[in-house]
Amino acid sequence: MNNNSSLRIAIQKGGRLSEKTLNLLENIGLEFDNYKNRILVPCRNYDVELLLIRDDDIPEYVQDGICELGFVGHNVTAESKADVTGLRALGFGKCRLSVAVPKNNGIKTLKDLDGCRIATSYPVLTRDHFEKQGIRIKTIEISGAVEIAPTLNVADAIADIVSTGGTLKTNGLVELETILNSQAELIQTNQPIDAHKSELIEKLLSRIGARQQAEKSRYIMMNAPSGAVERICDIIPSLKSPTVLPLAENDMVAIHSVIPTDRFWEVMEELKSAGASGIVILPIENMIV
Ligand code: PRT
Ligand code: ZN
Repeated sequence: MNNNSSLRIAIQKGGRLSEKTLNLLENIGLEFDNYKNRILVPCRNYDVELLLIRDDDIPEYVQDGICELGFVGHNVTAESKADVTGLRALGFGKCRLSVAVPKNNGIKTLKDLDGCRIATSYPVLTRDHFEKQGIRIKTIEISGAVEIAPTLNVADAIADIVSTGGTLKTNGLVELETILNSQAELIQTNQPIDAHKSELIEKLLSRIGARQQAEKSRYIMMNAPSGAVERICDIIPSLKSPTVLPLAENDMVAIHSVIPTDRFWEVMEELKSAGASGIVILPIENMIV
């Protein structure tokens, strides 16, 4: 248990998720002193400290209440089978755990792997996946460079993390099936948490929510003839109640609103043909709804 009165958060020390996790914490207003070469890093302006460790250790530390929270890949949490609660998917570190086989070796479905050896760093998830389908396999546990195992005849196939698919391609492997989709997540201990720390967690979650909402949205500004306002509002449903400001130029208005980021490019041409001009799109720092 964490007997310290500060909330303790585990994050990956040095790896793919470290920078994005620290960026997220800084973007929600947390300031840290130099965290290079340190394991416990206090926060300057929030009652929290970071524990920088290997990602594989994070679920267990959170499960045991040594840290109340942890930022870690869902793949790592799932493999650990730790007793923790997933609070938020964070939208970065996206990848999948997939079964891959050497190209052109006649294996077309998972069933073709019955009796085969699968090299993986994820033996628990891999065994579960095959077992559920009644396929017998032998897992060969390897901690790194799993993709080379079939070439070395250490295994017949692999189950590994795939992001772009570049590593599989380079090693003459093709994906057969996804076992698990993953991204970075915030996990919480199921051990009792005192009122002070619970409050700190609530506040953090609300800040993360505001940040995620902001990332999904853009602030849009444009000029248009006043007669075009109705049509423009029809094009973007979220423009139902935009701010409309009169401009010095006759019968022209400025329209300000917030739109979902993914809709912008779709509607841009339509907005122009409806009479909008000078369209400006701005990122939003935080958005409290
Ligand atoms: O030292 P520590 O144990 O903390 O780190 P680690 O080496 O175990 O993990 P790290 O830093 O490599 O990855 C941390 C987390 O990032 C993983 O647990 C995933 O949740 C996530 N993530 C996202 C990835 C990838 N993308 C990824 N592409 N983790 C690993 N990879 C590797 C994969 O293992 C394979 O070797 O990248 C290769 C495949 O990438 P593509 O793009 O060629 O498909
Ligand atoms: Zn690791």
